[in-house]
Amino acid sequence: MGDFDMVLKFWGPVEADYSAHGGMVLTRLFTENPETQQLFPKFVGIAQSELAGNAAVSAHGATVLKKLGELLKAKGNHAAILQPLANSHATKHKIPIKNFKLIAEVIGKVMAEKAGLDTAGQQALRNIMATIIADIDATYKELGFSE
Ligand code: CUP
Repeated sequence: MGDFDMVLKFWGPVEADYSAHGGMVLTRLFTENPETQQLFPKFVGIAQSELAGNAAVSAHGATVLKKLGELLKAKGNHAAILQPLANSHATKHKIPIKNFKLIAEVIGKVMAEKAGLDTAGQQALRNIMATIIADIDATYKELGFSE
């Protein structure tokens, strides 16, 4: 089985509740890497204790996981999906590439705990995210946004 199917096998629980899982992903990202919370103006000032119950945090978490779902289902044929995303994250949101690595790690942990993503699935997700991040980075470099 290819990497995409090894992760998609565990996507059901995530897809069944994007907001809950997305909220967990961002809450954990912001708790473990507090500097990442400062990247998004709308999240600055939310206390750590309020993250888990915050509707805006869950809503953006749902957006992130929906986007990842689209990317997984595209099975590598993702240029048309990734290009606008890389563009907006470089020029509008100004999200340094390092943060994609951090969120990728957190998604792996949350999927292991909440969706049963097994060891092989975790490795498959790492491989996929490495490719996605390399593609985003290539666009970042074209745009001259390398930090
Ligand atoms: O869209 C969006 O919002 C993005 C999504 C994704 C993820 C991963 C990969 C690819 C894509 N985002 Cu938001 C991102 C990010 C965040 O939120 C945070 C941090 C980092 C990154």
